[in-house]
Parts: sequence; C-alpha cells; structure tokens
Amino acid sequence: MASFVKEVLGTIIIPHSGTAGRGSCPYFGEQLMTRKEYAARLKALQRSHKAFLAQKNVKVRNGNGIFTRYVHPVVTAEHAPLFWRYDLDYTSNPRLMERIGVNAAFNSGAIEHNGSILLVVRVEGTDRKSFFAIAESRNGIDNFHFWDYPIVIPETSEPDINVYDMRVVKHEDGCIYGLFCTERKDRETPRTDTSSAIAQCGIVRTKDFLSWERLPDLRTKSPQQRNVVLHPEFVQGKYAFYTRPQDGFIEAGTGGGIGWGLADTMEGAVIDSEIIIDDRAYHTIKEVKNGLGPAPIKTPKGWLQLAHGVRNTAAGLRYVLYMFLTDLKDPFRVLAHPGGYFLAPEGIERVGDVSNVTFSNGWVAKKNGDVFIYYGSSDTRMHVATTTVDQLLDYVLHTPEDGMRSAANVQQRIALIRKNLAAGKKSPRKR
Ligand code: M1P
Repeated sequence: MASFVKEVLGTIIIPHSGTAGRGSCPYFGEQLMTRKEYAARLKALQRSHKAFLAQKNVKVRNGNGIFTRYVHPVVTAEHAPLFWRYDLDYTSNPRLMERIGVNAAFNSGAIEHNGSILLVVRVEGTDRKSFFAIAESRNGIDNFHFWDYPIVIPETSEPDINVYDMRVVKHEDGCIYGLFCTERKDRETPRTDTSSAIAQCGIVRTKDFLSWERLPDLRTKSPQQRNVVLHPEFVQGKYAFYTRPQDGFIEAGTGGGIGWGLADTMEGAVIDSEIIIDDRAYHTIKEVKNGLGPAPIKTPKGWLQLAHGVRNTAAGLRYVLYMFLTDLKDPFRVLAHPGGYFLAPEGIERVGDVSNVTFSNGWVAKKNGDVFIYYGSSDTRMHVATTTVDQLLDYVLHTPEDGMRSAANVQQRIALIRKNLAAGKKSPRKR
C-alpha cells in the first residue's frame, strides 16, 4: 500500500481523455482525476479510515448494574479495509470508486487468543453473501482491525450458498471448532419459489485461525438446523450439541426450542436423538422462536447460557437476548431461568437491515472473571457489553422467573415495592 501511494504521488500527470471517441475510451470524454488528485483523494480516504479505526470507545454511564454498554459499535461495515472495497489502481479505477461494497458486519463468534480478542465476524457484501473474517483488538472494546484476508471456508460436495453466524469453541479435545449456518436453496419447492432455503450446521476446525479444515455437516433428524452450538466439554464421553430444530426455514412448526443431543465424533457428527431443553412459550419474549447464542461459560454454580428469543409484533419480529443457568454435570438440565429479557435493542441498535434485533453468538470470559458480551444489532453492526461472572450469576439466580401471567408477575413487583418501602429505600419524592 505504502509503495502504491508513493507511486501515485509521483509527478506523472495522465492527460484526461476529453478528446477520445466513445469507441476508443471507456470514460466517454469525461475529465478524470489526475494521478496527483487521485493520490490526494486516496490519502484523505486512508487518513479518515485510520482515524475512524483508532476511535476510543466510551462506557455508557448509569447502566442497569447487570452489564455496561458502550457508546460506539465495535465493528461495522466501515471497519472493512479500503483494500477490500476499492480497486486501488489508477489505471483500472481512475475515479477511485468502491468496486465491491460491504453492507454489514455483525453476528460474530468471539474468542481470546494470544492475549487478544478475535471476533469471527459475519461480513455481508452488498451482494447479500456473507463470509467470515477475523477482526482483532487487544482490549476487546475498541480498535478492532480486520486481518488482511477473509477466512476461506472449504466446501463440502454440496456447495454452500450462504454461510453465517459462527460459534467458535475451544473444546477439551484440544481443537478450536467453528459451527456455522450453511444455507442452500430448497430444491423440493417449485421453480417459482426463489426464496425457500434449507439451513444446516456446517463445521470447521482450526488451530491458528488462518487455515480451516471443513468437516462434514452435522446430521440430525430435523429438516432445518440453525444456531447449533458445541458444548466445550465431553458429556457422557461424547460431543454435546445445543441445536434448534425447525420444520421450516423461518417457521418453527412442530420444531423449535433449544435442543440437546450427543454425537460420537466430530468427523461425521450424527445426533440420533434430540431433546428440547428450553422451549418457546406463549406470551413470552421467546414466543415465536429461540436459539442458543455462544457456547456456555463454566462457573462454580453451573453453565451460564446466553440465548436469543423472538416474538412477533405489528412492526415485525423482535429479537432480544435472555439468559439461563444449567447444571454442571448435566448441562441440559436448567437450574435457573430469569424472566424477561437480559438485553434488548436500544437507540441505534434498533435500526438496521433487519430492525429491532439483538443477536449474540460470541462472548469471552477472562481469567479475572470479566465477561465481554459481543452482540449484533439489527443485522448491521457489532457491539460489546461488559460485565463479570459474579454479576451474571447474581442476575440468573436472583431475577424472578416469569410467572407466565400478568397477575403473577405484578405480585412479584408488589413484593419488591413492599420490601423497598418497608426498608425506607424509596426515592425522596413525596406522594
Ligand atoms: O434476522 C435476524 C436473525 O435471524 C436468524 O436468526 P434465527 O435463526 O433465530 O431466526 C439468523 O439469520 C440471524 O443471523 C439473524 O440475525
């Protein structure tokens, strides 16, 4: 890049093609930038991109005590390097146009690696195809930079049409696995139906995040699988998976809920029997569907689980995050399930390509107990929220469960109000 800038900053001025005829010149006699102008414009672009990437993030004050939000998203389409988007050659791109645009950067897997935070970002081109790319930051809060090249995911004999939402897991077998959604056209539908798709779980593994080995897709009895997550430890001597069986690509049908199943191997993983460990339910934040987020965090009190729940509204689907705690030995057994959502779209998070969505498939628990939750908003950008294992345990163990009826839930609130008023903890404002 530096040598290129040096070259274009040289003194050669290309004469504009003002007199060239249509047949001989692709630029139809228009006055183009000179090499010098081109170099100046490129420099300005590079300068503003560098300043954008260096922007410090700032905590949002006065949060809810459960987690802290940050003012700026951590990764966006704008974070994509200029050399991913522009053809930086004066000869082939004399107008310095973006040639291959990036539409969004969201729903990222996350892992701590060599003292840095790596996000395996779902990057979506303006062509609607997603691919994976690593964005790295030392502190996990700001200054995320994409590695030079996106990840190359080898294909199986059945090519993927779209790949997205990777969960990265360091398994106790010593490998780092990436489980993602592979989407292909549903060939059973009539030719006139151009949108029906089949989603299944693709599996890759890596040691260095540079080269990735593709393993056969997970096989289950469900016609559709998204949001599949590998449990980080063996359970009953087998690989354990959280699943999300569905009848249709969008509709849960007779399926739905967060499932659980075991497989003997990762090299041709097959789940013969799936049980539902956290179902969807009427008039809750997960009425329409739900799905596990990242692989769970192990704590002395159980596995902390982060998931998304979806309900329908007159304005479309609303995706929020919720949490629950499962048993250390039997991670399919739910020990605590706070009612309501844990984190819902707020402010700019509410708007994007698919508005009113928060979705998480990556979090990092540090050795000191800090937890960095990475979440995508409205299928457009990535954010971080910070908290600790202690805060999350307090949250899951002391937030009341959903009483499932207005009358029951208002009693929970009245009990809280009574306790506070009796203890004289009310605000100084007089009634
Ligand atoms: O558009 C919202 C989300 O929709 C899907 O989630 P789910 O499988 O639960 O319906 C996914 O495509 C996800 O990437 C997306 O954010």
